[in-house]
Amino acid sequence: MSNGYGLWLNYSKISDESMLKTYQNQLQSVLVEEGGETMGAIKKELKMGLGGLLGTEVRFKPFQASENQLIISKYAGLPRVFKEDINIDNLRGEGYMIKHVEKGGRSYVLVTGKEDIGLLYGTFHFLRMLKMHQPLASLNLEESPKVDIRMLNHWDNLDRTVERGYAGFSIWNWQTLPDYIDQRYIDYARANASIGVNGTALTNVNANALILTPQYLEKVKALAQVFRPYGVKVYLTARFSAPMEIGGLKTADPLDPQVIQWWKDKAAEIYKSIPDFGGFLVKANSEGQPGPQNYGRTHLDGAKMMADALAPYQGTVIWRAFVYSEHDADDRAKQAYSEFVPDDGKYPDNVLIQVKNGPIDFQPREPFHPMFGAMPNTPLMMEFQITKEYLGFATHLVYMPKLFEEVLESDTYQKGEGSTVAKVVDGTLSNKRLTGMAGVSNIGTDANWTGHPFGQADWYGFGRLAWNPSMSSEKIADEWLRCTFSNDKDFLKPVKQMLLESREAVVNYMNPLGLHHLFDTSHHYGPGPWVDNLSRPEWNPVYYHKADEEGIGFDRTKTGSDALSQYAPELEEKFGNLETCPEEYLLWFHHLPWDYQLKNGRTLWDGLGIKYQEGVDQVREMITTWETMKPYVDEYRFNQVSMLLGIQLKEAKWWRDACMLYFQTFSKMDFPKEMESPE
Ligand code: GCW
Repeated sequence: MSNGYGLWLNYSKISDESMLKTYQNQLQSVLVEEGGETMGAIKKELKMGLGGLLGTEVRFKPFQASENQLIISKYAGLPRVFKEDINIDNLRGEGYMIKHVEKGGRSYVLVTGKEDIGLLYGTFHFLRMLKMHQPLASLNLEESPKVDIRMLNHWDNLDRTVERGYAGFSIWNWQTLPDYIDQRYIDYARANASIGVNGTALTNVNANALILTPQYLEKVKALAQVFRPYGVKVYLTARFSAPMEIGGLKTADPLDPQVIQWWKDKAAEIYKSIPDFGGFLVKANSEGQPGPQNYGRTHLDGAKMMADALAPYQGTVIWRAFVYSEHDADDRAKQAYSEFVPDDGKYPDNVLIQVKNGPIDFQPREPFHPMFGAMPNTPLMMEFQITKEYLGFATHLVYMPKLFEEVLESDTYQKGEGSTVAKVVDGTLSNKRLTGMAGVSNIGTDANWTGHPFGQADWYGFGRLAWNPSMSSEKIADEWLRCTFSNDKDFLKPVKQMLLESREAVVNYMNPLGLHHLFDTSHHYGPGPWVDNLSRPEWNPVYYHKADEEGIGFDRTKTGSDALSQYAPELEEKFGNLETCPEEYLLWFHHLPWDYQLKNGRTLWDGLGIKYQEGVDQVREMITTWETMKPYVDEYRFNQVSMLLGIQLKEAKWWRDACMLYFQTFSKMDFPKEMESPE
């Protein structure tokens, strides 16, 4: 039985006999440079990984002139005979090179780089290649991360509940830490290192100040020690009012000298026990969280104060831009931009502004956030949500890298055509000094970590895209499927197809044609387009779809909220003009009559019904595909996925029926003939 705990790192023996023989012959022994704990982690991984894949005990040896060898060493420590074959000048610190070299009739695979962590990343890459049955003979590759900070954000509370977590409880067991080190912490670090994730914010952005008390910091230190060999730095969420809650001060005003000193002392205390502490992640003045505006100060004032406290230790402040307030509620989509963009260029060097991928909130589809590209002099960090708050939790199969890719490929036009979000994030568009990408984790105590067995692909894909934001979601799917399930092409082709289409399916059956936030109150699981009684207008779905007898959609052009003017002129023009606005964003930017004619000649009303139906049909196809995959998947996971797809189908119909029946009370039109009758 495989319960999926091993993730994409399960190292069972390679079943293809000839492949196995070839590898065994090419990898007769292994040289790992002597060194510190990261080198130790490499050895451990090889024992387990290479040993498992080849079905033999790994023989660690010094350089052998008469054996085919795998050699893992920084450039400086390579056996002299190889130095002329290698040039690592172009590698970044965390980068690596994997190269096959023939010497004296023997074959060597060299994994080399500048730093130990690069070697660890290279080792994981190498093991992945074996798992994917790649030939070693002509290997010659170089890899460096394109983004500096590649981190997970855990929305984990200290009581082990997880905000928007659907895979059990928090994996951080605060009660038994620091003395008890759960094997999961180590496997978590391994999994992250295998995809290049190098940071983790352990706690919820809706923060509890207690995490900054000595009692908890001791536990954080223990986790940092486990993660250190794997290159994963720990960050904490800093509650803005902590100086009052745990520091006994009367205020948290960022300009108050005592408050300033309190944060400086806190930073000193943290760095004393965790010298490589990453820094603070802050949600301030958003959804009721305290922040500098409570004292008439700005985000900039708050961020500066924390940045000053962390600067002596090279720590970073990650300040979130997810803000909206009830006082300026004509269009929530506009607010972050108006609060942050005017201060472009004023933030200290160790501050990153973390921006959600879209201007509302992790919807199944949103246009990219207009802040990307609009703050050329401030490092902006991408925030994706790996956990599927608005995409069916861990119940629906939705391959998230497809969504991430769509956002990263979007063109901001801020420096002319080709100014993609990916280039904003990796810093190439404006020569950013510091870059980052964060993913809100979907990890919990479930046996398989992520609840839905396919949720692992979202964690995996996030890491791969943070390493290289230009990577294709298709390549990621290919890697993940091969490493997790099978290299058989009769499995790979249809299941890859299923993954790649799953994102469009959820858009179709939940929020087609640019509709958004039709979710039922607070849990955000099923449909609730009719909800209109919440205390803040922008929490009600009716605020977003604005359906009435005349039509449906949110006018964000000049005749409406004018949110479109926050985009580059080229996009304002493109999205603002009905001729050129892509239909997938139609009702995001426009309010249109029910009988508005779509590009295919059908009415908007018919078009909606057809899309909802298409979503349901796509889930049916997923089920048909999966049913034929039994030979390639263990029974346990096969059954899990089958049952979950069954629920997904039921709920796709629920969405279709609920939304169409509700909207029909305004349109008063018959359902299109393509649509099945509501159940
Ligand atoms: O997506 C919304 C969620 C909140 C979350 C908030 C945020 C952590 O519904 O649960 O709070 O965004 O990102 O801060």
